[in-house]
Amino acid sequence: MNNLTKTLVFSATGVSALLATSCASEKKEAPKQYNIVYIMTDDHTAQMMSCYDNRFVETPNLDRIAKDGVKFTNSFVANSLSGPSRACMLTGKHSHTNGFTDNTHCKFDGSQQTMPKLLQKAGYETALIGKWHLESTPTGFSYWEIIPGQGDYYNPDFIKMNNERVQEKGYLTNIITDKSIDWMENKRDKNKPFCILIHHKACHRNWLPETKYLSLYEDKTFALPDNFYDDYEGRKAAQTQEMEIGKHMDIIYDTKMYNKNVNSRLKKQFEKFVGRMNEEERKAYDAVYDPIIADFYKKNPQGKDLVEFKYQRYMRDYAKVLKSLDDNVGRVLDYLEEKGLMDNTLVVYTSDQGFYMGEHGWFDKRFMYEESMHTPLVMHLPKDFKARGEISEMVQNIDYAPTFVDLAGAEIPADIQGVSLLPLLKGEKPATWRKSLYYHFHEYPAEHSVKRHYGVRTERYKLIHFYNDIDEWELYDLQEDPKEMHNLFGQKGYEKITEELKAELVKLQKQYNDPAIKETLK
Ligand code: SGN
Ligand code: CA
Repeated sequence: MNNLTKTLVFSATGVSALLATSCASEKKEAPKQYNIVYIMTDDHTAQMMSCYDNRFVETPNLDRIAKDGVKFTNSFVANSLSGPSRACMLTGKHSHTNGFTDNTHCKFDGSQQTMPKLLQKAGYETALIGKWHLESTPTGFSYWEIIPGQGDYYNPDFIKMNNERVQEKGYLTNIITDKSIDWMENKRDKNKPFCILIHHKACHRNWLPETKYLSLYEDKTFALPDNFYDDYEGRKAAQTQEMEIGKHMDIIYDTKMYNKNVNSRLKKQFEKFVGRMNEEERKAYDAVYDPIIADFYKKNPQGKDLVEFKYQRYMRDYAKVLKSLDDNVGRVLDYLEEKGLMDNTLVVYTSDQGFYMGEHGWFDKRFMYEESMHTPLVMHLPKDFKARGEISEMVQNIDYAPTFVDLAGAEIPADIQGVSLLPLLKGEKPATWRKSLYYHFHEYPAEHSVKRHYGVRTERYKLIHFYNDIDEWELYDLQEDPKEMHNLFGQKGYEKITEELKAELVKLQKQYNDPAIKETLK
């Protein structure tokens, strides 16, 4: 006897029971499966995205995503570094849980549960194109093509699924987009929903622009952030970092003031990168940079003039690289529109972390301070999702995996530490949404010399503990001091909030099972 006959025979109210049964069986139908286009850049920070901050550049295509969709205003990473961020995104777990804690010693364990594998199980075609940075061979993708390590902007190598290494002609941001569109158009099984991860190298160091944008922004003078000349008073870990534009940015590699007679630590690396250009590209490059170099060595700026010269070079080159990126995100959106895919596709744009654009005098990331813990996050939503505009709940990159699995209609495994963002995308305001975030940066000793630290961020406060070869606590009131210049830890009047935040930190370290809890309880 099937369910329907059962209902008819045993029900006292036959008609209503029949209706109820048919509704129930409709509900059981396979959920609608939406496509996922996940675009992640490298080191792209919200200060350089006009829908977040329009002081510096215009990013019309990135803004397009936010305009018809949603913009997260409190979006954070769990560990502000490339490999770890990628591993958090793939697993939905914090670094100490997924095992990829830093770029220097780790190799991602590709045998573990990941979001692309869960999507495959739910019937998805999955692809990954571009930066991978996790050392092991990608798993869980029906198609992948990656750049080795950090890759090259010009005429870059790609590693294919058969492990062949092939050099492609052109500029990396364009090539990654070409390959991604080609996969969506020609390579995937069009009977299945798909998820493609488009991972750009842009805007990673050393910011080599595409030839057509070499001159862009050359007439623009970027305003200095007001804490550019920070003296790091009261913040011991900030005093020993090596990521200052003035002291640590390489005059040849970063600011591109190449001169045969001048040596610098990263000169060889610069020669290698620029050496990838063909004759025509090199000619175009020299035509723009040669006069700037000549003028620089003629004027020979010193002190503040030199530091501010470096800042302008940095901002201009970063902005040029970003321009190509913005164009290419536009190409992906155009493609999805042309093919009528927008109604059925979630498009996510984010970065592997934020970055300093001169705040505290810095470039790079790593610190739990706002500029680098924060990461841009905008989404175009499938038609059925009603949220629009700003979403201010605190979200983290460990939330992406459960969100995508949830969107695919699959069960979110209990060991995933992030939470699905779908309620927020449906326009709901869950009263039980998290009130605090956990952060843990592990890579030390290492380049840029940022001490190991972990901490908790609530809507208003941030408590950080630097540990290992240092034992320093920092407390910030983000409402009164959004630039995090005044460490309030140990100051009179802050005992109660410190205690509350410490308790919250312990709670999170227990919840996530981070062995670093012993550093807190010491
Ligand atoms: C490279 C860069 C660093 C950067 C790391 C990590 N140096 O090592 O400045 O912090 O990558 O960046 S470079 O001389 O090679 O440019 S990450 O985004 O990949 O984590
Ligand atoms: Ca990065």
